[in-house]
Amino acid sequence: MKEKALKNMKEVIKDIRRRTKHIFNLEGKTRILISRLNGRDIKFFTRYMALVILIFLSISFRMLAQDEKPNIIFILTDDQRWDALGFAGNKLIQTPEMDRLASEAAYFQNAFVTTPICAASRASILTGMYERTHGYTFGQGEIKQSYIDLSYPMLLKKSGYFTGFFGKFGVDYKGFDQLFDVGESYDRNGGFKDRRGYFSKMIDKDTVHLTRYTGQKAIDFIRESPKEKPFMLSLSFSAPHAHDPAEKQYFWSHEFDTMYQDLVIPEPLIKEDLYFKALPEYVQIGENRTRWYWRFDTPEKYQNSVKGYYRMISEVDSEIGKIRKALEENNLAKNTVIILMGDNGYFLGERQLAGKWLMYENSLRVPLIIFDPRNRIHKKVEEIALNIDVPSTIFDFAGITIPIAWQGRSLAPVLKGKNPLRDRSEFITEHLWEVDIIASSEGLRTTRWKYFRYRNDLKHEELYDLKNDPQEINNLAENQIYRKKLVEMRSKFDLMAKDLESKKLQ
Ligand SMILES: [Ca+2]
Repeated sequence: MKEKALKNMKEVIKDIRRRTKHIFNLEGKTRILISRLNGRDIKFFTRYMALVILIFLSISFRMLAQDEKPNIIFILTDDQRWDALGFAGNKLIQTPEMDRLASEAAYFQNAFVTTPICAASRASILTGMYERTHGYTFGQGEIKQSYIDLSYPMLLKKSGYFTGFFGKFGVDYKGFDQLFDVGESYDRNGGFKDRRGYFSKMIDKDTVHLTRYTGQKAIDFIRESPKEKPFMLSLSFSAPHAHDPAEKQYFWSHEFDTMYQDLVIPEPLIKEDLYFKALPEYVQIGENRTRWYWRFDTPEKYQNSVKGYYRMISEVDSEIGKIRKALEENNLAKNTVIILMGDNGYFLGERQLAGKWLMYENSLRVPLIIFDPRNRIHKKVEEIALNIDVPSTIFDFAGITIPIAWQGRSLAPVLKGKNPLRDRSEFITEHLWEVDIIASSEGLRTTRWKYFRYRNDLKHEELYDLKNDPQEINNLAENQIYRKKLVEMRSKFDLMAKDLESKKLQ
């Protein structure tokens, strides 16, 4: 190929020389003999000069573009499990915008959270640290200032980016207003035990669904952000989180009412009694079961709940479409990176459970898409990506030094065809909140194996070979054949947990 290109180039140069030998007087002082040019020569000369100028301009613009920092939008959904996404192979859910984004992006098919609960997962995304280190979850008061000082919004604001946040911040911190240039922290309105939980915000004089409200906030931000600075916008949709106190649980805007209405949602996998009975008693009577009664304990309730959950995701999807349109209209689409992730997974009736919190794949796996319009690729990444990778990825795109204290890695090189995850073979996963209704648990997940245990009942351990048992139904912890693997996983977990514990800040 190279020889052929070189040959072609030589031919072109020869041709230029031949055609221009009487245009330039090469023997004496170089000058153009205008009088001797004929029409064909002028056409030819103009065409080549135009080409040279075009190449020059294209190189210059490219150099400029490389210097220009991208805008970044990080979209976090609440409780969207990894397969509640068309691109993940779900044939029922309608997520055309997320699918379109994924089709030109890096799609991480093995993305996980290091802690499957809203508060702790969000704190991990903010700080780039495992829960074991930052120590923040529900019921513990405010997150410590030392972690906020190292959080991505705090450092990004000092770096020249114009920053914004709209939606569920989900971490208790009084100084929210100082963390972003513009922002509003809100979630479902707990004061209402019905649909008003999701319909308490207004645009002009209309009460709208929170998803519409957050979408509009994003569009306004895009229109109004100062043109001389790059921006970083964090959007945290409350959807598709159920409005827990309401009988109907899931709420969406009127225009999504008929979506999925004629569909029959297939029954959940491993819904049989034996899988439920295999759980420790404290899980059988815990919050995962309580919420199963709220959402899935009759076939009718199951159909309504899953369709409601899907409608809420489809509504977020349609707002993503509007946001991308706003980027186009404001001439920002070509330089705006979009990251989409879920904050934790979700049980939709598997094991006769609902909610998240447990160490099963249902809780841990989330959707993750990274779209960079400057490097449109179609890449499915198999390696393990984590929620704690998000801030490092944002900083890498922004060209800012990544703090040493952060425990994730940048996923941005994937967009340039590199593989920064090749040597990541495992991660710790944990839910450290000590609360009566949810059993605290911790474990280690490798590319093939998973080990976990309940922290107040250390003798109960579970070990799964995910390659041969992706549903996690054959617990090998008591099987002598796997004794060595169990000890190896347990020791590795203990070592990694101790290391993360030692990294706590004051
Ligand atoms: Ca959540």
